Amino acid sequence: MTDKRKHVASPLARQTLLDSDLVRPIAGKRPMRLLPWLQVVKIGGRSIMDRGREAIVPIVEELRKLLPEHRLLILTGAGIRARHLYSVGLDLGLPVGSLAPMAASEAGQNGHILAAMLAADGVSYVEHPTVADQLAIHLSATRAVVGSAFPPYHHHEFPGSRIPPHRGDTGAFLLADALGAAGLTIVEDVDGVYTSDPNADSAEKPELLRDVSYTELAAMQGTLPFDRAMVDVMANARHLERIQIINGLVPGRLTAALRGEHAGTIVRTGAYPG
Ligand code: GWN
Ligand code: ATP
Repeated sequence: MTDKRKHVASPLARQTLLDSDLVRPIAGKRPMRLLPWLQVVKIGGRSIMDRGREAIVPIVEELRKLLPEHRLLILTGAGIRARHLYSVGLDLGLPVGSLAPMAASEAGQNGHILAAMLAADGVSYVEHPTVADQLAIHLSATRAVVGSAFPPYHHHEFPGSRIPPHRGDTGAFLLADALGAAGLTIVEDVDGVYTSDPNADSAEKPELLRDVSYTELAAMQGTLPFDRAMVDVMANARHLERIQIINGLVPGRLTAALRGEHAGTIVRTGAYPG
């Protein structure tokens, strides 16, 4: 007889985790949705927050009006201060793992600004550890919280590039998918994803892509209005089948997107319906 005190019955106890055929029967199940009612909104650092009052006040007004309708995790990007930091840090030779938390702290500062603007409505900035472990209790107490969009990789940032590849958009996507959120809306200063940068000087007029898949974006050579790493992560999405990129400088677009309307560019991920 096996002594149960010493031998815990577990299908993965005796096999390598490196063989996906052996692991699949146990790990192949779809993960549960932790917060299926949550709407995640990423507010651009450069595109919205850096513009100051002119862009922040209208988006705050729109968010305030949305509070009775949705429960929100509002995440802010890093913006121009992080770009300046990259240029100084790179010139000095700082490694990517040092730059990542410095840039992340700028995303946090933008979050603190936004949360202060919504404080009277019961909205506070919550720290990364709170987002990780206590989002449910905070969103039971209030309709929305604000956090930093950056993932807290710090010195664990991937060393492939000199600029941290996982920035605010990737962080927001990872979080929304991991939580099984109802949606992710990325708020920018352009109407969506174009065939090329609409703000660049080019001979050909860029076309707005209303509905596009992550595979089409991966094949596009030029720039995108979000981190390229987000496109890579989309391939393995578990819950979020689509996200929407909208123009936050146009009043009403965020409201429409959160109501499920087509208000910008819909990007389809690799997650299968279910
Ligand atoms: O500082 O604005 O959280 O929520 O990636 O780490 O660099 O930290 O290194 O809970 O843990 O600057 O201090 O800072 O933005 O990230 O936070 O005010 O350990 O609430 O202390 O994972 O906020 O900060 O920058 O998000 O993105 O103290 Mo900030 Mo950010 Mo606050 Mo957070 Mo990082 Mo914490 Mo963290 Mo650090
Ligand atoms: P962060 O939050 O990291 O500070 P952000 O998300 O606010 O940044 P940007 O990273 O500047 O903003 O992305 C938005 C910009 O991307 C647009 O203003 C646009 O000029 C540019 N862009 C580049 N390529 C494209 C494209 N293919 N389609 C649309 N916009 C593009």
